[in-house]
Amino acid sequence: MKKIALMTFLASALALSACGQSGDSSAALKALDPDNDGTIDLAEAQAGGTKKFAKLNPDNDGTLDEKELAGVLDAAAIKAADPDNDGTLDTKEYAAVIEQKFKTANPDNDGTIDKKELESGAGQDLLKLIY
Ligand SMILES: [Ca+2]
Ligand SMILES: [Ca+2]
Ligand SMILES: [Ca+2]
Ligand SMILES: [Ca+2]
Repeated sequence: MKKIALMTFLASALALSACGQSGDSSAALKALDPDNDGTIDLAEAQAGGTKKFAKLNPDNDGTLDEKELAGVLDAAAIKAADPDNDGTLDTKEYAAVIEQKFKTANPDNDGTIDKKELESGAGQDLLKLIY
């Protein structure tokens, strides 16, 4: 009886870890990688960003304000990404942030984000903007 309980515990622990960060990254990578080469290039990241922008912008006013960006970028990051200083990010400003984060998340500078890079801190920051 005890052994069965332990097995059940192990099985659920395994299931839990499978649903963890790497599971999320796999799903994200799959969704963001239409050419299916296992990596995200900048065009794929920007395509994801366009979709995410629309999702974050239910009022459809062409810009993201601080409220719409909650959980994606903090106030300091928004300020840094907002050169015209109007307190919101338009699609161009948003695309520039993606490009910048893409570079940070791609330390080997090969033009693509692989799964390992996506799972790094910088990769997760990028993922928030594009998925
Ligand atoms: Ca790809
Ligand atoms: Ca808006
Ligand atoms: Ca702006
Ligand atoms: Ca890379």
